[in-house]
Amino acid sequence: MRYCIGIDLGGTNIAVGLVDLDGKRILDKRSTKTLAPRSVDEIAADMVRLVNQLCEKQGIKLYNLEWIGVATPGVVKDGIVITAPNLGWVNEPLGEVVYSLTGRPTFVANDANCAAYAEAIWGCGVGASSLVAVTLGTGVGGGIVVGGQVWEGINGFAAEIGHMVIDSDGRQCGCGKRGCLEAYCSASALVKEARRMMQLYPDSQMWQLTGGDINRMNGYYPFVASRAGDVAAMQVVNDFVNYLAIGISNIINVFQPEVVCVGGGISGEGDNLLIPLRNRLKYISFGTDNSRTRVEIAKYRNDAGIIGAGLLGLMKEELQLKSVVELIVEKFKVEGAFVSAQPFGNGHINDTRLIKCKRPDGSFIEYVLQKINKSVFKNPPELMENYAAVTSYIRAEIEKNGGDPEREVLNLIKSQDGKDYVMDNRGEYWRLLTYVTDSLSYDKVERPEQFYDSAVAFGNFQYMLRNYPADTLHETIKNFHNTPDRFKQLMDAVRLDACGRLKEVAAEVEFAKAREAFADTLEAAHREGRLPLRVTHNDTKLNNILFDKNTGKSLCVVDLDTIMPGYSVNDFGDSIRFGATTALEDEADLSLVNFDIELYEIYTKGFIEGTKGGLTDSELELLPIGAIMMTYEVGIRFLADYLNGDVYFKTHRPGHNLDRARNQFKLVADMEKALPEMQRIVRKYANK
Ligand code: GN1
Ligand code: MG
Repeated sequence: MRYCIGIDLGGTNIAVGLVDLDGKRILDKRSTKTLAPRSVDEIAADMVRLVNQLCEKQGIKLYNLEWIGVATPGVVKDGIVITAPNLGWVNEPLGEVVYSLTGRPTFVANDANCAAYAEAIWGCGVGASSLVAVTLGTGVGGGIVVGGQVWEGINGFAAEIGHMVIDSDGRQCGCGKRGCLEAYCSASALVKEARRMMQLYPDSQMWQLTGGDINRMNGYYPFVASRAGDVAAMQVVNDFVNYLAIGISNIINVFQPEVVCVGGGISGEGDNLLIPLRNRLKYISFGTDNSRTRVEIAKYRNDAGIIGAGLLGLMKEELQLKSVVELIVEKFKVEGAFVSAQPFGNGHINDTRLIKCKRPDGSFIEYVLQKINKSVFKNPPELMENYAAVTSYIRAEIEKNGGDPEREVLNLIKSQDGKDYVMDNRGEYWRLLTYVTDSLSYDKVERPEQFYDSAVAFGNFQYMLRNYPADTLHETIKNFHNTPDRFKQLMDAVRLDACGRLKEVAAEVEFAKAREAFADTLEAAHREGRLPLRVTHNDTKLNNILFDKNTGKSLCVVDLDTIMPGYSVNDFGDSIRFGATTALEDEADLSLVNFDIELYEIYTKGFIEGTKGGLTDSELELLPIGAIMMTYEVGIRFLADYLNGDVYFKTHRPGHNLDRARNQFKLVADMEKALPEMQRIVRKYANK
């Protein structure tokens, strides 16, 4: 479990929260009065007192906190509060003081930026590449988050959205200028405008709401009266929305962010504000209908500061990660100097990046860097031993057959100390591979020949390894394709129901259970001597083959982590489940997901050719069962992972694993119906 502290330092209160980084929530919080103006030492001492109380109550040691984040009003740079009028501070080293009292890494940032960051990372901007937050409170604040980083600007006070001028001769703003957005769209401006209208309209319902006392006007009553049809209030609200739309359309036109998030007290109006705002924006901001910025209401109101401050450490981690990657790359014998790293490929397990280096002569060279997923592969050194041995074996085979060993097999780059991998100081394992130039991979079959090629390649891969000494291979994942064992794991997940998701998946669980006996088919065949163990790839998805960009031909089999003794029919089957279908593996609309018997036939032909007569009669006979088995097995794996809280496969949206499971089960049902035809096709190409 990872915990950190988020502190929201305000002009009135200091709120301290213990944040559960894995559970994505505030576990507990406490607050005390700020009593400004006070010295930074006094305020920091109060903060730390609350931190200690929280830790004690939750049984967490101070030194187990990942970090402490503080959101403060004012301008901040490198942990120093440069100026904060609300606190009466100038150049106060808040970060250092908190650090010296706690010994935990401490980060400090502006409160509006923290709130924006909270929304971008855990709030209404989850998954978005960019977000601009507009906070409608006493003033109008803002924050800009791009690519997971807050944009603070050269002085540290970017995103002063409230002081964007929307009318040069307009209302006087507190900052001294005229026509700032804040003079129109802050809660104070709204109240002021409502009072002005009350005086013009003695019959307005706003008088009743305030009990006849104009001083009791707040940011809420104009909306209430406007909904009841009060003309004066409707005008106040309309003007408010119009001005807000002008401000936001300026933001959209400048940034085209993925999300604009509207927060602060007034955002409590929810749809009453959002719907008219969106309507208005349609007319005044650029963008085509399918690429519009999403305008949303903030998820966090009172907790935004605590959460955003708590998440500051993630932002630093991300920054550090970049330098970690660079440091790692330098530990390998690369040509040239590190230039950049980008996420790469669509694998569900390891963390893969494309690395670009620059040679002294100015030319570039690319590599593929992978961080091995340690919770999936328990023993990375053993895995890498397999990897190195198998790739050099294949390399020799390719050379023998006159192929191109630079492009037809993955090549490991040695570390500076001559190893096949590098372990970093956090105990993570990394490997670096040459990048196969002019290559690409596919998540879906685009042309039938492509699928045929991949079949020959995977068949041939098995053929090349036919004499490989299987007993020298480590088992990188125990019982990897042992379907009855996978079934048991699903039943464990069902019993545990760790996330309370079982109720949503009753039908899928029934589907899996109905095939419990079937799950043992291949294991039984093996026990009876009808299905031999061979050295197999075990993860033969189409996207685990590289194709030549220029010729379109298959080049190289990748993703070699699961090369282990296994069944030939599973390698066949895994390709079928992924490729012989009309949709992607995670298509959620099942009406688009159909088993494609023509693609099945094409693959069957290619695979049988690729294995060059190496399959026994009973293996050939079991090929179609392999297809159903692999589809069923990965379906139950996705389902179990959904129940377990998405801890194994990478997911990119809520319910992703469930979509995948349903998709695979739909294919199982299709294949079960097509089984006689699938068998006939195998016989046709096996000449039996
Ligand atoms: C995983 O790493 P990747 O995305 O190629 C998984 C396979 C599954 C597949 C489902 C080590 O493969 O077993 O079939 O996702 N690999 C591992 O798409 O679990
Ligand atoms: Mg892969």
